[in-house]
Amino acid sequence: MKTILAEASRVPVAKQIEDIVMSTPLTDVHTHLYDPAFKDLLLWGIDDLLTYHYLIAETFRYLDLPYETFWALSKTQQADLIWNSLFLQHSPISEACRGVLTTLHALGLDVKKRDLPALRQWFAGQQVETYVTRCMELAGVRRIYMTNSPFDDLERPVWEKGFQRDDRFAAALRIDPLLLSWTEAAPRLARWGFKVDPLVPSQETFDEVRRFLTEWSRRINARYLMVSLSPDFQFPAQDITSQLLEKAVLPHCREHGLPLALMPGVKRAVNPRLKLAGDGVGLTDLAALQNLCAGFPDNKFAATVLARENQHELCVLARKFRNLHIFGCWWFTNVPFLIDEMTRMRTELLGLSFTPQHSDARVLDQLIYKWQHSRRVIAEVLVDKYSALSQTGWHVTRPEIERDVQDLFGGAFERFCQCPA
Ligand code: FIX
Ligand code: ZN
Repeated sequence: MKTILAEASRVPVAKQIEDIVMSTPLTDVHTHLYDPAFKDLLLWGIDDLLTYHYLIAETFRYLDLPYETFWALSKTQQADLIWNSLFLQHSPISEACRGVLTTLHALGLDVKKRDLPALRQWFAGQQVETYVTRCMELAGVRRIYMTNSPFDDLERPVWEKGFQRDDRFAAALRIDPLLLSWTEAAPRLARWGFKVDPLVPSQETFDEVRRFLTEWSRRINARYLMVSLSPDFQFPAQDITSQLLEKAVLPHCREHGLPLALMPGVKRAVNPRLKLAGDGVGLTDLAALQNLCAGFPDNKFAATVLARENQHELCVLARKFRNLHIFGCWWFTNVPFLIDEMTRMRTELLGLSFTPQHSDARVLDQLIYKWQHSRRVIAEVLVDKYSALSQTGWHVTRPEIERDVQDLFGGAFERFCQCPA
């Protein structure tokens, strides 16, 4: 009887909720995409879709080819190999493989023909300017946050020269090299005219790092700063990362009202022969994040954590600290099974005060599948949650559902970025 009632109350709202979740325009709060002014740095098209590092990692499960032989191939040859091993020799059921097909299908291409040359021909006919708009429309994405690093030798000169910004692309200042590889970053800062001492950093060094951060935050109009961290990240600690955080990065963020996004849990280069595909995951001691949130209440922190086993503790931390905003199902957690689990847990513990997903797209066209797949899972979770409410006699109106979904899809994040800590 209970089940029948639950089903009956579920039906009327379900369709409405699904429609809203599938169609609400959203802000993608973390990607590796670029404003089209960066030209070749903005990846798109079938060969970039196929050579995504997620698929490279999966291909090597089936190949006995030496790593060096694979890396010596051209991008087209690598794509051929991946297509052959992941799509033709086995069925493409992994999330990343399915994603390629979802994208092609949404673009109106016939995947059942399995015709890679024809797909290449179609993509060769696209113009990037209109194609960006097409992908964003199909994904329902209205704003894309980039990942912008002054330490990237291809990206930096574009910023230095200046260009007409596309206002659909917002900037986030990525500072991994500064915080995690100080001995290499400091001489570069020195070459760029900042008076830093790599060996014995004094107050002057920290002030100069702040000057560097201010210059770049202004140049790119950064909406937040960002760093990924290894699972053994500790704060406070007797190391340069801790000092730089406390004496340069956090004061800079406070001065300019910018959040610092932390992404702990990545073990870089677990298998270096896989290059970008060779990173792994580990459990983080979230005491570091707790110490940051508690010790710096005037700073705002955003966080996404890589290990599944850290997700519950992260939710509890967000309940304790309003200066912490959690976002996304990052990388290895960006699979429907875990998006479902994490989104349920987050809504149950945090209501609507979090951002359930970001795409982490590295290739423009991936926006289509990453968002289509995530929207479906988020819709299912919300149908359950609103249905449970309706069983109590509480009815949500359509404008209320729209408001809630807008918050989940970037509204709450943008407010967090703008509000004082
Ligand atoms: O550090 C990051 O921002 C990660 O998202 C990337 O480095 C990673 O390679 C990736 O693409 C994950 O989705
Ligand atoms: Zn990323």
